[in-house]
Amino acid sequence: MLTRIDHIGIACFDLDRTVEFYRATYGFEVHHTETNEEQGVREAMLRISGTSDGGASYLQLLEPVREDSPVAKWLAKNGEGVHHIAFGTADVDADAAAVRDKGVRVLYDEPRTGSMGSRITFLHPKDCHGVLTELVTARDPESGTGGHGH
Ligand code: CMX
Ligand code: CO
Repeated sequence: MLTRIDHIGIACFDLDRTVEFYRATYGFEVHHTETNEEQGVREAMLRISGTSDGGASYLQLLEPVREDSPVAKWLAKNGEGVHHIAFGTADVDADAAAVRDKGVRVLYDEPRTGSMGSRITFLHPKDCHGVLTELVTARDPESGTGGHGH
């Protein structure tokens, strides 16, 4: 069951400057940063709020680390902006299978590693009315944190 908006993914050219915009404009602080080589991104998670399922909602700011990454390709075509949305679930395997059974293309056979040790998969945007959609299970679904920051 999908129980929260886990994060909204925002593609940017310069992660440090974008982090500074969110800090200076809204007061959002960085909860966690990491580089995910498999996904080809350097990212910052800004924790916006706790949610009723014990998890949290974040903004995920994404800067590409290589030219052939999905985010680099998307930025070249569209410029900066909202890249994807992610729904949180306690069981990404079950929810991905249920969505696949409904005819939506799930991009990975098995979930891969996302922010803070979470497990993630993606649904094809062309099957989701133009929205690249991620499903994510936090490393610790009970607390929803997926791990410690920084
Ligand atoms: N949102 C909406 N539509 C998108 C999209 C996005 N983020 N990315 C691509 N599309 C659309 C394109 O506009 C294009 O549509 P048209 O044919 O009408 O022009 C179509 O999908 C194909 O796009 P493409 O540019 O040719 O890109 P690819 O097919 O090579 O890749 C996708 C698209 C979704 C398979 C790829 O981006 C992917 O594998 N994404 C999942 C991984 C990812 O995004 N990782 C970064 C985030 C990591 C994280 O969240 O932790
Ligand atoms: Co994401």
